[in-house]
Amino acid sequence: MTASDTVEAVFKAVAASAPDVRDGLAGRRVYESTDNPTGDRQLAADVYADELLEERLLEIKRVGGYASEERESVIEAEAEGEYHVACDPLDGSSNLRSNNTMGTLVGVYEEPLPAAGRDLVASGFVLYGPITTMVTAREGTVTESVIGDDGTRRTVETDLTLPGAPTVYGFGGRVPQWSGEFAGYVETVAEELKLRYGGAMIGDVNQVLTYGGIFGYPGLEDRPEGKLRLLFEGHPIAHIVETAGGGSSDGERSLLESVPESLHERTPLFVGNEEYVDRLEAALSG
Ligand code: P6P
Repeated sequence: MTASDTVEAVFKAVAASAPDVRDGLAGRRVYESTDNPTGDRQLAADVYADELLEERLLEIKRVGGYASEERESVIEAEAEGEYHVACDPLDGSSNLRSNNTMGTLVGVYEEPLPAAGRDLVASGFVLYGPITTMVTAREGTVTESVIGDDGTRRTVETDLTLPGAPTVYGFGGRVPQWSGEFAGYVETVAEELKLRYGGAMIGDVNQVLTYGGIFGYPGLEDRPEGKLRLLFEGHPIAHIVETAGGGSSDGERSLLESVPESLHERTPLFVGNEEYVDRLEAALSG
């Protein structure tokens, strides 16, 4: 099985799981009695999606390990494998109770986890919106597909690139918790773009991929590292947006330059048109 075959097998398994994840949402809107390793309360849907994806991804030849935002540590495959999958099984699951978008994120690394952003060979997300779509980045190309009820993909975009005339922005965290430098930057952005913030990163980033602009979750006064996880959210989403011709940053440099010291390390996260990422880094550098 080549590297490309392994990546295709991962994308195929994630797409095939999407109808099952989606069908399982309605009856799993209740909270478990447990939190995930970064302290988010777990919904029954989080646990269900995680267990389903772990089983299907670890079945793939050459996948040696599975790590998830919902699990403390890496789950090793029975057989050796040189590819390692990091998964956010249901990103934005708090939107389930309000019936808004959420998604599944996956990153395929060629080194054991936690690995560097440059060790990503492929990344992708499933977006559970009015229709179920999948966006994948591999070998320099971003592809968008519609996922059918049978879990197969129908390609609708073969070389997705960020629009050159950006129109939307969205930033997380409470405004009083933003730094003065960041608040000043947002003030200029708000004069140029329209606010689009839905509370689930995949839906918000897909707005940016579709209309151009910038999404971010900054470091906060009481949480300078921010909220989002580097391995499960930062690396794959940065890989997708950079492959689509955009930029990413943790406030200083590309998220793909970051090497997490721990599996669940958090990071400030910004992705979008390079113009807005560059202006952000300039604003935060004081
Ligand atoms: P807030 C969802 O919980 C998530 O991890 C991202 O998908 C999303 O961008 C962010 O947190 C939303 O955070 O503080 O706005 O609820």
